[in-house]
Amino acid sequence: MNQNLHQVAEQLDKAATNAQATPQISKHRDLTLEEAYAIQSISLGRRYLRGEQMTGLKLGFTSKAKMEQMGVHDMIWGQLTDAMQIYKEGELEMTAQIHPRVEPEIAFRFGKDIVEPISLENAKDFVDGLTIAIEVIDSRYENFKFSLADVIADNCSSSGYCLGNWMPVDHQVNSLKISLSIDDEVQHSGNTIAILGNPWESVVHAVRLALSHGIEIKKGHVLLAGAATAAVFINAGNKVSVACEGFESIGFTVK
Ligand code: OOG
Ligand code: MG
Repeated sequence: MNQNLHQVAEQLDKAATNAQATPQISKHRDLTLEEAYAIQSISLGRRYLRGEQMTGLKLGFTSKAKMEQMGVHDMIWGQLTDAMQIYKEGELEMTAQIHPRVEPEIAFRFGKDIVEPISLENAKDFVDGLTIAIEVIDSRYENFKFSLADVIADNCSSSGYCLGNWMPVDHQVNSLKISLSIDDEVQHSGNTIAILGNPWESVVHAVRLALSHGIEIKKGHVLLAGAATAAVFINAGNKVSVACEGFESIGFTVK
């Protein structure tokens, strides 16, 4: 059984590094959520062995728009690494992706190592910055189709992230209009309240989930709170941008 999980982790890791889609795991074998997180952990372990550094966590399916688009119903979490960061006004290499999509997010930065659960009331004591972000998701599965367990095993489709300028923790982040544009045309617009009713809730949930899975959140780690709107496919040549009230807009080009 153990070897099996390692084989699946290798299959997903190779699909990512070769930018080649792979069949859904759950079509060929039963996969519990616990096994899916074990596969994610083994697969990320392969990246860390190659020298990548963990830079934080992401939550998925924290908004109805995302759950409806992908046909799943539960919050999930995955890991971010330094190799996934796209700099503002930078470029995303299309040949390293399979069928990437982008989505508008809010990001938080932890200001302390986290050792115990936190609450909505004291969350600001553990965070030292917040900003807007663009996440690139690139499911390693054929046709971007998956079950909840499949997507967890695939590190929640995470492929890249681009962050805005860090703002102080008392900067308003809830109930703000946010929009995603391709080539300066708005594709989706929504409101940050769509993220769990308040994006700060994502900090509380991420800490709870990380602690219960033995993941260490360190000072400086970033959290992507989950998309506020549905995601959009991108192609080479596209200019991707996200705008949100009260924040400087961010963007990058797909090469
Ligand atoms: C899974 C990742 C979901 C979000 O922000 O909800 C996610 C996917 O849609 O492929 O990142
Ligand atoms: Mg996301």
